Amino acid sequence: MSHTAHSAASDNYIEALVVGTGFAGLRTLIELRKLGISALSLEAGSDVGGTWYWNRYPGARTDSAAWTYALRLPEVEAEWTWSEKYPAQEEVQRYLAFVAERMDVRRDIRFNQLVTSATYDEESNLWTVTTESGDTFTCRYFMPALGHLSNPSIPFDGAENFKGEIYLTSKWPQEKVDFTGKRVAVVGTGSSGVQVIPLVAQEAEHLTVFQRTPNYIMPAQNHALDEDFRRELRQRASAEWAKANNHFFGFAMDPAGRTYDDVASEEERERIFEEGWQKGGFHFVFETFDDIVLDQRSNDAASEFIRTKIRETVKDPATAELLSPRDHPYVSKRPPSGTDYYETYNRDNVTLVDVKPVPIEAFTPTGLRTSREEYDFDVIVLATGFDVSTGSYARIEVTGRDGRKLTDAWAGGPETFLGVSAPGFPNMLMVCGPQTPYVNHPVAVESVVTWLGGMLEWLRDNGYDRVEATSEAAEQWSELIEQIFSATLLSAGAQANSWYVGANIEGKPRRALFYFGGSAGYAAAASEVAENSYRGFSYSKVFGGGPGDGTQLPDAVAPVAAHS
Ligand code: NA7
Repeated sequence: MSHTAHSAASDNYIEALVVGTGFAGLRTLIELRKLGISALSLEAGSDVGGTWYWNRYPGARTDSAAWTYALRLPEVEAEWTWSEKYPAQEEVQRYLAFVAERMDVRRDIRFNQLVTSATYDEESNLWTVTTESGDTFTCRYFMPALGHLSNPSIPFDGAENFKGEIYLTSKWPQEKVDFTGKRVAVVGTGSSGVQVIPLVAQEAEHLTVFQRTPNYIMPAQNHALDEDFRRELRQRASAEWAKANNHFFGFAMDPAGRTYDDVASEEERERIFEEGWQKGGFHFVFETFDDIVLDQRSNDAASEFIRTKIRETVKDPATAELLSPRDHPYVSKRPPSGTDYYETYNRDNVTLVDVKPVPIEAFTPTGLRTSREEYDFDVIVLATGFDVSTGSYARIEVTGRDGRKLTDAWAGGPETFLGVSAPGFPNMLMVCGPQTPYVNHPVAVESVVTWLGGMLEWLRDNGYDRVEATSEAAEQWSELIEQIFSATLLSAGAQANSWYVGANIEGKPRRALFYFGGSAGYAAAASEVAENSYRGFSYSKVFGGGPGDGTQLPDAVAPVAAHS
């Protein structure tokens, strides 16, 4: 197949095609605009936001402080004000819409376009991307920015049999759902369940919570931000970002500066944990002891402190015991933050059902059936999580060189270099794909997008138009990820269905889906690659020219000169 310069000008050719307009997709459009690379994003929703568009269930809010759960854009920072420390879904979605307006990238977005396939053609060095509505686009660079939590998991069958209402937290309707006077079930006690449960309990006639694995749930301690705080925050914005970039998990927090062994007295440890608990959320893990995810004793102490809090809060001892995690270390599953979560179980209209020993088998016409009994409901809310990270990619039929499917390439788990490129899929540049850092998400986005921007600039300066991770680099990166992961206590979460390793999805390979070497560790590894002429990538001149230099499409195929 031969393409002409004429086809470059056809309506649906774009140099870089982004998929998604969450934090990653929007930040990518902004970067590409800066670099003078023509770009378009296809978005399945009717507005920007990604996760923050879809997950509009009552109680949905961030677990990260607003000012660093944001993009590092001075223009936006100067004009935007956050109302709360942990803003609600509506505010985050509105913020992302503001980003799109202020940075003038809304015109680069096509809404209501669910991407269904993307296919690479070696000869033309182009990707063809199709959408559910039947539209087709061609591009040089295919840049999926799909998010890690975008493919919902519905783990049991028969939804079509149920006569009542079913809602997924991850696909919540725009209209308010009224639970008043209804018998409601919530399945799932991860972050989404923990946020929605207390609010449903306030409205429902009766709420039954189905729990498979109890979590360690921190009190969020959310609060409004006043003008004095915001003014002060604007002055130290750079310092906050520097802290976040240096923090292992991307939060603007200083290390605690002590480990378990530094504190000999039990009382003093309790005092430190209590202080962390009062600050709430991730302050508890990151500002108490620095070795909670590394030293079993430190983790045991933190876990026991939380269990004590549960016992103190929940009046019924049997319910308190069911809510107390014992089968996995604290943080080895993503710990939720909640508001009045444990207190909710003291309400007369709330029942907790442990489905670990008696799994939910299916929906029935009137409710749910576990292996032991049937329950009747008017409304069922599924907060049952996601096929994380690789699952976002599995929703698109991605075909690389020689007809190889991405799902086949990743059948044993993801294989990427730096989480941005997979061997066999040239010019597919993933914006925070599998194996990127597991940190406060916008921090990872900033790091990955600016790095990708640097690479695209470098390709242009050197006249390359094809780039791809080598198999060796991807293998080494995957090995490094496993090594880091297994050196921490996080790996123990696999036994309790942790989605860090795909253990929440039946049949999914158990492999760490993220790089757990920290924000700074990732930035250093990525910089080292860039400084060494993108070591670990092969790049070539297929038709000469590079991104944004105007030499877009081939008249004839030129020989490929591979470098690595
Ligand atoms: P999560 O954290 O994956 O939580 C899903 C919950 O659903 C979790 O409690 C699961 O139990 C439960 N679940 C899943 N399948 C079943 C079945 N078959 N029966 C009963 N319970 C089930 O997803 P969230 O949406 O809450 O949070 C995702 C992320 O969003 C969060 O971490 C933040 O980053 C924001 P399990 O623990 O697997 O036993």
